[in-house]
Formats: sequence, structure tokens, C-alpha cells
Amino acid sequence: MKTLNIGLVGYGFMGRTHSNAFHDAPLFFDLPYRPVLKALCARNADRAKAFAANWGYESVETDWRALVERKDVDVIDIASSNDTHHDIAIAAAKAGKIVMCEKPLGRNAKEAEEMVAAVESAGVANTVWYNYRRVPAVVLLKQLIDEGRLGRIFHYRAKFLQDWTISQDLPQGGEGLWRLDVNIAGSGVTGDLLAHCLDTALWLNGSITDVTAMTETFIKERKHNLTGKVEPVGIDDASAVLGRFSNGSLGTFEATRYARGHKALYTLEINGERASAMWDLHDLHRIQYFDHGDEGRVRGWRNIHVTDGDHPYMDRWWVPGLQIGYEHTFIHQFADFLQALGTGTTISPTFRDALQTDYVTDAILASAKSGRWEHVKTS
Ligand code: SOE
Repeated sequence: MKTLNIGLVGYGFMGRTHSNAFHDAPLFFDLPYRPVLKALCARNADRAKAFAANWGYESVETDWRALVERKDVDVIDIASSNDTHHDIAIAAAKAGKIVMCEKPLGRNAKEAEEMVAAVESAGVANTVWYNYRRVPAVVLLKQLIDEGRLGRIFHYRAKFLQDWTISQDLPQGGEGLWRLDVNIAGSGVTGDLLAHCLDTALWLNGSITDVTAMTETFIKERKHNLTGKVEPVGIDDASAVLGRFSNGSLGTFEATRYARGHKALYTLEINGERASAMWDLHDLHRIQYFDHGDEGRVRGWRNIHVTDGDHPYMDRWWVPGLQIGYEHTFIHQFADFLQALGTGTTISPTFRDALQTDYVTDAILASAKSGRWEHVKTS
């Protein structure tokens, strides 16, 4: 079996989810490559060494440019803050590396377009870690929709609710809090949380053509961790969106970090002529499914526990009825990516697929500013 040498950039939350996937995917899936954790790259050398030792990376780099130049690295995996995605991905593509990138692809669509151009002109395999596409229950939902079981779609609604930035005293910027610094993150909840809702929506229900949105920044100033000064907050704290899909259905989307009590409540619902379905990240192995074609006397919402051997991915895990969790979505994505690589293809979402999400988030932010409906660009 051929080896595939991985160079990971970033050792935060996402660096851990990806490293876990690199470890576990070959244990549970038949893969054409054996991933080797070649190098971990992060600016803080001591912490990088500790992370590398814990996860089994063979070496450490403190400058991503040195990592990209290494001849013994095949894949550059970008799990660092959003402001780094563009330059690392483009340099990696130019160096002929396979590129995997955390979401959102760019801080805006312009950055994302340049990243797409780089990987496509270099002809290198690429993917973006929109991991919720690989929840078995969400994949089952995709199968049901593609089989036409829901019929004509009327509504798609999704929300992603958190509550961790409500405190006025929370600073912005720096490690762990860069998501609050607009220069680093690009936007607030629109690019961070709503982007997940949009990526799944585009995958399940097709393209979004037009949007109208409102956003709000509830806390206007926060101390910046790097400058020590109180500075204006440039991110959107909350985002509410109406959208039109090209299949004629209506979309409603919401994301916020100000929904007290909610930590990561991503829910989605789709209503069709024949059936409806709902999914909830807090109960991620289930879908609620209502089929109007059922005999009337027993018609009702079914609660499908997506843990059986014939459910997506589940033949690879334990025994029917035993569920899996969040970290498995990354394992699935990495396994799918390697299997595709083995046959010379790639998986969705590619950089180009993820660019479409950036087009929608750009249109949302533009609409929130203009107060008008905005047309969504397509690539
Ligand atoms: C933010 O808190 C965050 O970690 C996002 O950045 C992730 O993409 C999301 O999956 C969970 O929430």
C-alpha cells in the first residue's frame, strides 16, 4: 500500500478533529493509502512539539512556507485560522500538493475564487471540511431526497445556534478567539455557522439564487487580546436570511451566538409535497421522517435511528443500534477522500463547491448592508 504523507497546519480544535481522522480512518475503512503524520506546523514551537508528540507527528515546522516546500509531504491540510487559508492553499497547490482546507474556504468569495483557480490550474486533488455532510443521518436524508421520496420541495429551513459570546467581557482576537476578529475570520456567524447550514442546503436542495438578510452586532466593542485596546467589533453576531432556491423552494436560515442555552444546535428541516424530514445535531444519529403516502390510520412522524448496517457508513462501525458521533464525520470525509484519490477522482465538497457557499455568504452580508435582495453569483 502506498503511503500518503500529511502536513497539518494548526493545532486547535480542528487540528485535533483532523488528526483523529488521520489516525482512525485506516483502522475502520479499506483505504488505498496509508496516511503518515509527517509534520505538524504551528507558530508556537513548544506547543507544536507537545501536539506532535501527543498525536504522533514525526516532525514540527513553525513556518508554513517551510512545510509547503518539503519534498516528503504529499498533502497540506489547513486547520489554522481563516486568514491563513488563502495563502497556504495557493502556495500548496503551486507546489503540487494535495490540499485539504477547513471551512469556510476563504474569508470572502474573492479569496475563495483565487484558491479555486490555484488548485484547478495545478490539477491537485482538494476538499473542504464541511463535515456535517458526512453524518450518516444527513447522508440518508440526501438519499431519500435524491430518490424523489419527498417530491417537489417547498421549504428548507436551517439554524445554527450558540451562546458563547454573550458576555461583554469576552475579548476578541488571539488564539481561541480569532473568530471574533473580523480581519482574521472574514465575518462572524455568517461565515462560521451559517456556512454549515448553507453548505448542507446546497448539497441537499440545490443552488440558492437570491437572498435577503439582516445581521446584527450586539456587542460593538471588545478588548482585543493582541493589542490590549478596546476596539470596534467588526463581525456579525447574528444573521437571519430568506432565500430562494433554483428548484422554486423557499429557504429560511438563522445563525447566532446569542441564543442563551444553545451550544451547537444545528437543525434542519425540509418539506416536500409527499414527505418531510428533520435533523438535529444534538441527536445526530436520528432523522424524523413523515411520509404522507403511509396509510392514514398509522401515518405520523417516524423517528429513524440511523445505526443499522444498511445505513450510510454504519457497516464500518459497531453493531446495529450502537451510534457514533461528531468526530466520525471527519473520519468519513477523510476515508472518502482517500478512496476517491485511489481512483483518480475527488469528493465533494471540492474547493469549487465550497466557493458557492462563499458566494451565498457574500450575498447575505451585502444584503444586510444594502437592505435589498441580492443575487447570488454562480461559479
Ligand atoms: C464555532 O464555535 C464552531 O466551532 C465552528 O467553527 C465549527 O465549524 C462548528 O462545527 C462548531 O462551532
